[in-house]
Amino acid sequence: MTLTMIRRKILEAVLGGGLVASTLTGWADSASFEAPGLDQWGYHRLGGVSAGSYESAALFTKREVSGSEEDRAASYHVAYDLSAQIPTGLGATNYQIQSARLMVEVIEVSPAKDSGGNIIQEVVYDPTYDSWRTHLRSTATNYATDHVADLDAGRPICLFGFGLSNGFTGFSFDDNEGVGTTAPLYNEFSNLMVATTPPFPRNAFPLSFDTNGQPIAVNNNVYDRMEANPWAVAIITNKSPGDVIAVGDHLVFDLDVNNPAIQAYLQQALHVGQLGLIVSSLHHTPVDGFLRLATNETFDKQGGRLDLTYTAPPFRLSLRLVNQLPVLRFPGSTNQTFHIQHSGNLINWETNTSPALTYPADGVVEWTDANSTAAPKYYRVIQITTP
Ligand SMILES: [Ca+2]
Ligand SMILES: [Ca+2]
Repeated sequence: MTLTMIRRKILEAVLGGGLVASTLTGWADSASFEAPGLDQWGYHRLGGVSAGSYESAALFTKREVSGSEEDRAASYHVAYDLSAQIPTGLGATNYQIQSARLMVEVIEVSPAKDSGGNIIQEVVYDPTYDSWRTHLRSTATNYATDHVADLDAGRPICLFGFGLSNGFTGFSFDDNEGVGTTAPLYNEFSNLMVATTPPFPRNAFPLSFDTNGQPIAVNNNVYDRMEANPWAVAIITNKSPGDVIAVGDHLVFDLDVNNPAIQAYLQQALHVGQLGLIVSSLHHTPVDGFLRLATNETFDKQGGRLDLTYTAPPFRLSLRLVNQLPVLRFPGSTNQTFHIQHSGNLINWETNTSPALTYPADGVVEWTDANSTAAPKYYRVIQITTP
């Protein structure tokens, strides 16, 4: 193997008259993804056909009381391959996410118009969540008892997790249309739902958590009469609440990383190396107008940008004796490459080629020195990464 780059983590432990293990604290790091590896306009009327190649992603609801449409009929789906920048597989709870920000660009704004084409409602900026009760139409069952007025102008744009069901368990970032669209890996040409008729059984759905931290599907949260509990509500930094949204505005979503359930979702994402998110709003087009967002397929644009800051587990090398043989232990996973080296003088280092590393637990790597002698011996572990 060619060692093209030796990463920052070189650790040493010393075995002599006693056992000494060196310790480093966890490291803080950041990662930025300019565009998603998977981006899909999730519109249930499309099913999934061509959904990954749409040149914009409109956000709206069209549901009428009949149930002929879903509440979150049209959303923007993104997923990121984190593994190129973040060491994965170290055990979900060993990561701590300090911040997670998604940023998407508005490329079209469509005000609500009357039949004569006159604007009756501009699309205005609402940076706070609106209860499901504000979305009830006057013909809804129990409208009079359940409805409350929307007291702030406009409708918020919300961010959720990327829920998967029907055998889908992860993402594929292959963006060739028609390739690899079936379970278990969801890609941008996978079908959003099993059928395009009510009740629209979903393969992918906006995921949230209830107040007990239990996962809930919120694609029909008005119909289901429950709050959606978004993970973030879009902020537009150059706008004040009630301002008209313009083409070129950026929607900034800062995920609520202090919510334990959202933190756990992000931890699991770093562990498996994939993060999926869904942008959704309940803009009822004839009343509120609606927006279109940039996707990777938009000319001269790209889909959502993701910025993460996190701490990965402390790279701690420990040493213990098992059956009189030194056993080294450190955090890592099967998809990482490590070289175990030893030295008698801390100057000349030799790489051990056997035995193989073992993985006794999630995120834990061990190596046993089968050739130990009475002479003092120093060890170090080098993580090998290729640029
Ligand atoms: Ca609001
Ligand atoms: Ca509002």
